[in-house]
Amino acid sequence: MFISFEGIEGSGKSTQIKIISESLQKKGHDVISVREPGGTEVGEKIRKIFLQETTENFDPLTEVLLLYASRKQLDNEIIKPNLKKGSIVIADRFFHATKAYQCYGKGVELNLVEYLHKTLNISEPDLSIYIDINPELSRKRISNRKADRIEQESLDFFSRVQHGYLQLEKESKNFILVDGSKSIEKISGEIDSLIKELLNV
Ligand code: Z5A
Repeated sequence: MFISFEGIEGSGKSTQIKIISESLQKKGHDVISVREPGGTEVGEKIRKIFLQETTENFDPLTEVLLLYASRKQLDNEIIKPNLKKGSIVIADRFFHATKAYQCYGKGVELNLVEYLHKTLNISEPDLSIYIDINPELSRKRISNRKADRIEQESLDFFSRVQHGYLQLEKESKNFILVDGSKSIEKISGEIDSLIKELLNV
């Protein structure tokens, strides 16, 4: 079973992944959580390049290629082998993030991302949980930390990303929205029910 979590910064993905992973482990499931970009030795090096500030104009297509280099490595090294052994793999972001940030946010063609994903034969999540918050709430939640290269983008950019996620929710199967402005406990209850339904327990 492969589950991904999506949402803009501060939507609560890491918080919810921790809660659901612990709860699934208590029920006896083997759970592996990964983050993107990153999650492997090579991927974590790519993550540094991706998030570090630079004086150059970082081309959005370069971003996509870096993200796919990291994603391919993660799929080969961690996702596919663990799914094969029957573990539950939980990803903090996956390909919907590339569509939302690089396509809706920065103008890259959606077809290119779909082509890369298919041609590289990368796994697809059985369920993607999109935690929806607006960019203003996002800013408030992450105001106490130093912003990385992507977090320095404008509120306008994050509105396009949020709009992108909302479009993806309308068009994609197995892509479920939860309202991220609710309390942590309420959201984790909803996620627990979604996953129970998926696991059929
Ligand atoms: N990126 C991309 O552009 N394209 C791609 O394809 C991929 C990624 C895969 C990765 O950053 C960056 O890469 C990301 C997109 C880009 N960039 N930006 N900007 P990351 O992994 O470092 O950051 P993140 O994924 O956005 O994580 P995050 O900012 O830490 O957000 P989060 O995990 O969703 O939130 P959290 O850590 O669980 O919660 C944040 C705070 O809010 C914390 O204090 C919580 O206690 C609080 N919180 C959480 N939930 C609630 C609720 N419900 N109520 C109140 N407070 C809450």
